[in-house]
Amino acid sequence: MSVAVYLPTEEKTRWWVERLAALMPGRDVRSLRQVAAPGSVRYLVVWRPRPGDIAKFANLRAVISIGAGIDHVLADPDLPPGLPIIRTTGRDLTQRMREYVALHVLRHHRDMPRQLQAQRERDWHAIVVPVAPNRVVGVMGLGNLGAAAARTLADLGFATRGWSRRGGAVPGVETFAGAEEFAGFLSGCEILVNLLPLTDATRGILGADLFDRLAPGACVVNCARGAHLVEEDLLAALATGQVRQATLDVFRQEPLPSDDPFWHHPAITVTPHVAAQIDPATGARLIADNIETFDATGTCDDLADAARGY
Ligand code: NDP
Ligand code: OXD
Repeated sequence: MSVAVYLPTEEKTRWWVERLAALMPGRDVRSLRQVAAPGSVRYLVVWRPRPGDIAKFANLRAVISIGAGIDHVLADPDLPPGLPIIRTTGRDLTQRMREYVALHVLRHHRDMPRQLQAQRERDWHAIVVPVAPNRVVGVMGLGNLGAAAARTLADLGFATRGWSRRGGAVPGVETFAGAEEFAGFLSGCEILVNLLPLTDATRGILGADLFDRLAPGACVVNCARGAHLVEEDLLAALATGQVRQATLDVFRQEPLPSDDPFWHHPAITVTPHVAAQIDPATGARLIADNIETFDATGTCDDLADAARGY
């Protein structure tokens, strides 16, 4: 059984090949670019594979996403139907996302951009904000990452809401389910965090209609996927003040092109898709364990539902 690895750069690919080979002695682990016998490859470990790459391997048992999202695998039009897709999750990823969400929600809550502007102007200007229990924050997506982020915000004292397809209980969080409860979830929401997977149902969800339903002057944190956001609608909502500030970690095109207006927009904070990167050492361990478990049993906890899209 052999394992092939593909990341967009050969340097990163080599790094993962070395780590996985060390953790799976007896398995032939190599870069997809160096596979001589495609028929021997049973597992493909990928981040943003090129269209057509996966279909070259006729005897694959599963594709492993180096990440929680599987949209980059499903984007391949030649993906063989029914091929199992395993995602990579884990405590480190959740911990990092909790940190990122807490940081940016608190920043918007305390209006740090305006406070920093006051400092630049040597203006002793005290910005008075409501206490957290009087601040409504909403988290879209209550999976591994969204539920943990929502719990963290609730622990900080925010009036926290969460929205997902099926709803369900998250301690300290008021939950909303499905399309019928979406308007109620958004109404009065002052800081909105997006942690949905990218699917046909969620593409473009951060658009004009959603922005209009938030509290006036709301802030938006998108740490899921760039294609959730309708970029022109965000710029328009920032221009009217309906949205006051946005933090964007993900973009339609990554890296964000150097001439993109987001880079220098005064109300937008750009981070380079770093909200929750897989920790390299523990990530390789998780992937190796998932491959061994799947190989032995035909399933594993991180098996995604490819038909559903996440
Ligand atoms: P999960 O698959 O664990 O959870 C997805 C959640 O979204 C579930 O609560 C699901 O609801 C909900 N959902 C899916 N579709 C809909 C819909 N149409 N309407 C309402 N709710 C919906 O995902 P994770 O929490 O692990 O990750 C979420 C996303 O975060 C990833 O897909 C990835 O894109 C992004 N990500 C970004 C990172 C970064 O660094 N910026 C790092 C890691 C991930 P239900 O369970 O009821 O179906
Ligand atoms: C992921 C990501 O999906 O890093 O894990 O975006």
